[in-house]
Amino acid sequence: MTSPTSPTDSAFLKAARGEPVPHTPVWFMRQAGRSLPEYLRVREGVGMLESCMNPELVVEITLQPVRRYGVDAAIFFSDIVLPLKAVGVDLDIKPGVGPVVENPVRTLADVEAIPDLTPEHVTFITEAVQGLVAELGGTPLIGFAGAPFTVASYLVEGGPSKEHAKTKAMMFGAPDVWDALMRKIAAMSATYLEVQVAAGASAVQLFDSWAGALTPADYRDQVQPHSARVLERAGALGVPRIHFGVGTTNLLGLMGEAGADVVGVDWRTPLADAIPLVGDRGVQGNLDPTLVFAPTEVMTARAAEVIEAGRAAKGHIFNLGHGVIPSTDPDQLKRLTEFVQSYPS
Ligand code: 1CP
Repeated sequence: MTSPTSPTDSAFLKAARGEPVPHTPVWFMRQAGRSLPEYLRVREGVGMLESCMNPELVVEITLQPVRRYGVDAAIFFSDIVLPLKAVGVDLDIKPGVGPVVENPVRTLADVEAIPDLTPEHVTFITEAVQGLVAELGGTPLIGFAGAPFTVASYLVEGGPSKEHAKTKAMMFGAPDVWDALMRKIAAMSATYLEVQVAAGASAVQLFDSWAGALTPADYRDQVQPHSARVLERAGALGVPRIHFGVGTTNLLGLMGEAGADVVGVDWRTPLADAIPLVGDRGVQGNLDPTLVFAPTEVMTARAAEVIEAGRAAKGHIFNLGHGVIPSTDPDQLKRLTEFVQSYPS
């Protein structure tokens, strides 16, 4: 495969803009970190947050999957809670657990105590993105941020949660606190995206991983307007915006209307069903992440079905339906990448 000389001409950005592509572009959520032996080596003895704040390490970890797989886009190595850490929220990312917040947010005073993010809080991000863009050449870099609901869940629960019960209790029972919290996070996520694009990121993805916990009406009334503000500010930067969540079959239309150019679809919804729901937008997805554990020919046959279904969309970016599972065999992801890139477009 020949690499494009500028991200603008890449298959990834063409698909995101709904233009004809030389091949279906492919990248993987959670491609950076977790499953690669070279990642585990450079992370030895270095905490997750510490790695995210070290531009040299960020550049190296972001490049690792690009080198190994030849994917069509890089995803910035960071985390959705980094902006919170940068403004001084007392949190850690614990191995095998995820983000843990020392003093969960419960009251209006708690929300008001969180400073607004400014570019000066995250100069290490600017430095890392600039370094990356210089190294990546024609491969586009995807910047990202957490959507207000998903970030709120970590702040209110104090850590990972299945039910998001305290978060939704605040949403149902304390609308003023909820509104203030969502506005605070929306502004923070938008600034975080602006910093990444100003430093050279070619596209952005807004992760609302846990939005699938909401009914369509609650999503529309209590969450969508806040995500829409983030996407609107990102839209002003002129880069494509991808909006992704898990278990969002009932929300795909609303997530598109929030202001996305491309809607990420998890593996539970066939693309053929998702495409009419997202309207005149591209789709990203959506091979079941466990299929990489199946025999290669089973995996590639299912990947072919995903690509065929994607033809009906305005544009299609191939991905897994959620992140790479840490025990994934990197050789199998390499075979999947080559299969997608060599499949007739
Ligand atoms: O020590 C380690 O290696 C920690 C593992 C790890 C990594 C590599 C975490 C902890 N975050 C990350 C990086 C990360 N997080 C990236 C980098 C690039 C890539 O995807 O390759 C990105 C985009 C994220 C985004 C993120 N963090 C999301 C949204 C995407 C998704 O996966 O749904 C979420 C929900 C988080 C929170 C988080 N951070 C880490 C974990 C284990 C979790 C999830 C915890 C939970 O179950 O709630």
